[in-house]
Amino acid sequence: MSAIIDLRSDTVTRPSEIMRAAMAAAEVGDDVYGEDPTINLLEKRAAEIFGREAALFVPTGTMGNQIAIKLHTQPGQEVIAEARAHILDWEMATTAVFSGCLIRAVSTGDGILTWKQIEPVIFPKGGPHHAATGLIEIENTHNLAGGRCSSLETLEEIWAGAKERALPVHCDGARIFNAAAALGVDVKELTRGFDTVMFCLSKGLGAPVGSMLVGSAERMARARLYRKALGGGMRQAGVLAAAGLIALEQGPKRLHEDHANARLLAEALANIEGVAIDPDTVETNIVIFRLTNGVSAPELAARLKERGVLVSAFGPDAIRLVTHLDVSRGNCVDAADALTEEIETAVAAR
Ligand code: TLP
Repeated sequence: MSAIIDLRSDTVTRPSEIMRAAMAAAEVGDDVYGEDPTINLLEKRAAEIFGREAALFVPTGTMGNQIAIKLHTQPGQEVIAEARAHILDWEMATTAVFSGCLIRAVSTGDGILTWKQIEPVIFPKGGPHHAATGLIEIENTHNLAGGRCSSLETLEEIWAGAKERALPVHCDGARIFNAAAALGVDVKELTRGFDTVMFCLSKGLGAPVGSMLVGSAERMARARLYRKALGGGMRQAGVLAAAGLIALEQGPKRLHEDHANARLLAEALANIEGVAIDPDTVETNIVIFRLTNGVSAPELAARLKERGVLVSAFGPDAIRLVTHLDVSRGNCVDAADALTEEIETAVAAR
């Protein structure tokens, strides 16, 4: 392991020796013909774990989300999502480009959309003034809200309301296994009312590349065509799926360690003057804190980098830290010490 403590994202994990060995030995075929046995096995396992008919291996979470939006909507419709959703802030306006839809952003304090907030912004089909709602999208865990989880009760209300209004619901479950671990609910149960679910193998689960979309056989057959249209037909990608299978089977088991490490960081940060964070809101592996004494987040990130601690500056005064399998508890203690020293020095210098 390098001396760098990389807390920028859980996307930065490197494949383990076991994954590399499995990748080297993977049986492969041309997946555009449906002939890659390792991808076929990964799709079968993902479908089983989520209790669905079918699954599709996609190169990225972004592609999985955008294929799902295309599956559920018609051009000229709206997609309801939380105001800081990944599909809105980080997916290059692809919902507009590929599906021809607008996102109806709903602001929430804590990132958790409820049916009460969704219902008033649903516009029916055939109305004279408004674009009709085509889809509701829920991000669980919610990245920019600091890894907060939507509870099963909150989701059940949304599923019931959406069903009554005949609206599909998609889950951006990039980190759904983190939500399941934090809530103590099986992923199958936590996602059972969604029409489609995207989840990432390449985040906390530890695969180098890849995400999955799960849903009905009919939808996944159409999704396969959209994946091809977007340039995601990856041919002998069984080498990637081999790592994905290990991530899927083994990755979920250790996520509670990442959550405990995130909590450790949050508790250390809460003791620093000039930092705004409530450790009780840190439910999973993401810690977002604000600098309240005029210390610049990009400058702090640059100083930490010189000490071998990598963090993400989000805007002028916010920093994100993400724990994952390549940062140990000891690394997090060291990172907390570096953060404390650097913030205290910066505050004293003002
Ligand atoms: N998130 C990345 C960045 O894009 C911000 C990160 O470092 O957290 N949904 C959610 C909730 C995500 O957090 C991400 C990636 C995606 C979708 C997209 O996944 P990829 O990066 O595989 O396209």
